[in-house]
Amino acid sequence: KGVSLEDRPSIADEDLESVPLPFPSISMSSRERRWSDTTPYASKKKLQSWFQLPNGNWELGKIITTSGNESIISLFDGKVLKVKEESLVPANPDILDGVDDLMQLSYLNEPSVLFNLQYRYNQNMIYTKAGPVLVAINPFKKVPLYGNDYIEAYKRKAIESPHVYAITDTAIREMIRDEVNQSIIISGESGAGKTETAKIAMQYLAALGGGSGIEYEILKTNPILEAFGNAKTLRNDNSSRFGKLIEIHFSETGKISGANIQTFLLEKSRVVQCNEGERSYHIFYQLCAGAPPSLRGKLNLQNAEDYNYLRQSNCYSITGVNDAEEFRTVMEALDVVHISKEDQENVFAMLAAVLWLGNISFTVIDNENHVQAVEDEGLFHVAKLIGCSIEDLKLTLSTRKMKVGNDNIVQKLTLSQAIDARDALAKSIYACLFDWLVEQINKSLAVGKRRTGRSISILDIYGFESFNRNSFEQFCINYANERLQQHFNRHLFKLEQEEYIQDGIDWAKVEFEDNQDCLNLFEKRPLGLLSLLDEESTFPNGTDLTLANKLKQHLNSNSCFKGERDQAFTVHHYAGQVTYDTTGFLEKNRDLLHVDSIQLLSSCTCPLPQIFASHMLTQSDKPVVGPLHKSGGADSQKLSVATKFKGQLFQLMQRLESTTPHFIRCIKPNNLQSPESYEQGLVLQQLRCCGVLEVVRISRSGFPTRMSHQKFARRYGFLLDNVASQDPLSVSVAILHQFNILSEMYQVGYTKLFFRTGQIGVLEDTRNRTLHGILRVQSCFRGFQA
Ligand code: AD9
Ligand code: MG
Repeated sequence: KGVSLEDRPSIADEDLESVPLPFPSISMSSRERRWSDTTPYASKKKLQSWFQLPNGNWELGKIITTSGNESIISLFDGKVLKVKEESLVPANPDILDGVDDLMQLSYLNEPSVLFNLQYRYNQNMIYTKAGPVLVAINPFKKVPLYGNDYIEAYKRKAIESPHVYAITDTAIREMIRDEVNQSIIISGESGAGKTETAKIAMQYLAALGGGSGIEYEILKTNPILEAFGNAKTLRNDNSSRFGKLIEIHFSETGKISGANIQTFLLEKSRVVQCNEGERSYHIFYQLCAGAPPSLRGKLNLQNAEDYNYLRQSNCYSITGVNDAEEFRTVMEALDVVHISKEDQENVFAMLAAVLWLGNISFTVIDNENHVQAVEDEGLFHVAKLIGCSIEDLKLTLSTRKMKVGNDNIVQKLTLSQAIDARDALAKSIYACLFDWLVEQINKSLAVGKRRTGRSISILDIYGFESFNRNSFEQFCINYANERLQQHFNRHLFKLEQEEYIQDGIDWAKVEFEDNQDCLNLFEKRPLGLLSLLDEESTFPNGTDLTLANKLKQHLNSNSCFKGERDQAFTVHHYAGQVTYDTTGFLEKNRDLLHVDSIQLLSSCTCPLPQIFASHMLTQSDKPVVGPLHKSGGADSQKLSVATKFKGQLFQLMQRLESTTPHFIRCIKPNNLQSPESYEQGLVLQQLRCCGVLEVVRISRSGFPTRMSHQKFARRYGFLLDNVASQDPLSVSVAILHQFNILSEMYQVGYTKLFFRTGQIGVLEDTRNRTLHGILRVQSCFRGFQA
């Protein structure tokens, strides 16, 4: 609100009484109205009110008088303004400043929510509940909220303040109580804090379920996966370029018994190409800066500046990060997850090979522009590192074997074809290395024999991204976020309300922004983005331009789609519009590695390239996507990248559907990765698109606690003074009456009772007290007998 608390006039008691009931009826549905409370407000003189400044920010003012539809308000800097009544939005009384659950706000409107979050954020209270959802605002600095003391306090329930620890604690308890697997689903834009939040949750699980030592290993997977799968982007210095689901298993005694990590679509184009100001994967810079002298010698390592792949983006370091030190952390972590020193050296050799591949250059050898790899140090080192002859490597990078009819012919490559072949090899080696590492880690974390089958999964994927130029990678990342948003909507809006309606209770439906249309745009067959992309990828003459034209031709009538000039198109995502440039789409979707390259790897004398080659071959016996005219064999037999990703996401959603979800929404308060800056507009946009306010509306007008009539009667029936009937429904109603539960606090459904937040607590207290009383009497009696 831009003023200190002392400056603000306090609210008179009479005004407090005019604050509406905590459960206003919900009938607003239109997009415009959903953000403002409809109470005729300006007529209530003296109350505080929000006024929107021309720059879009909200300021708190006080209404002095109102006439007609105009009000005179005074702002806190002393300015007095005449404003239209409808431009004012009611503010909450001061006693509600900084409530830890947005459900407690009497007026639930945009500025009130923004202010409440900001009020807490300014005091390092970065966590706030929005009904069942935890909102986490990235502090971009160390905040004193973590560590053993806090973990202990949350475990003992000595602190109630919203926290990742608290939500993780709930997950553990519900896993044990309900015997159902749990998931913690973390979402938010790039740089909002998902990965940090996931680590904080893992720390809590490790502290509570620790003991066997496996928890230490689980924590050490983070530095490894971040080194190999995170990179500096324009949005985030430590941006995840892969999605991750870690499933942590528990034994019967509640101890961690093992874990399993599943990763999703690593952005492999980054290995060979990245934009100005961004970096490739951290591990490359760490290796160059931190490898000990003996390793440097063996791998012929140079400085990062000497490698073309790292040089192109003109960015080598990250403020506040010491790559050499990070390298030591990674090496230690590799030890912890039982990757042998020998294997570690093989891994580093593959990294060096990738770097040297980028330095291989080509010369033109004939007047048809065919090229040959130059025999310089690049070629020499790659051959040595992967264990093949210089001749074989040279041949693989400069020619392609093809089958035409029954004949095998050898085709020479042009410069751009040769560069593509070289880069494809580098990308494949890196992607295989990443997969291999995850596989080794999983072996090390493998769940012991005495498993209970109970687990808590933590999902941390790459966040929604929108740059000036967006390519295939953003297309996939944003599609994944669309799927995740659907899961969120389904659980918090659809299923919740369907249950009310099915059980026949009195309920006015709350509308929410459904993203089904956008998902259909992606997934519909045969005329959706993914199908059309795959179709074009199989056409011999398909190009990025023909793809763009095809999309425009078939999808222009779709309200989530807009064709753009050149070869671009715009998608209307739940989180905003993103314009994609189709340049490179087909190549990235086909993701071909020539048979020649696979054969080269399989003939290498080093162990990892061989493993990679066999991995690539086993992956390629799936349905066909890829230009058919090219060589036969492995490269025409692969699933497209987009289709494979879609399949992975479907599987992921299925897995999540069988768990009880706990949602965390990370919010980025500014785009500068800087502490102490809270941009209202930016926060608002994120709150809007993920439906935080609607969640709060449903939760506070809804009935989050429910119990079947049978269970309710069983649990509380013994508290009844007189039992007139055995029928569960009658017993339930009798209990409600005896304890004077207000009628607006519950609803009786066909099969269940539905309660507002907190209502069951009163009954539980009475039950516990009564049971305690009975126990005390019993033990007295036993003492007496003895
Ligand atoms: V992306 O989609 O992978 O690009 P994330 O994962 O949402 O993104 P990340 O967790 O990497 O974001 O957070 C970005 C940066 O914010 C971190 O590197 C930290 O510097 C900072 N951050 C995030 N959360 C916290 C926190 N709880 N405390 C301190 C934080 N700093
Ligand atoms: Mg991340």
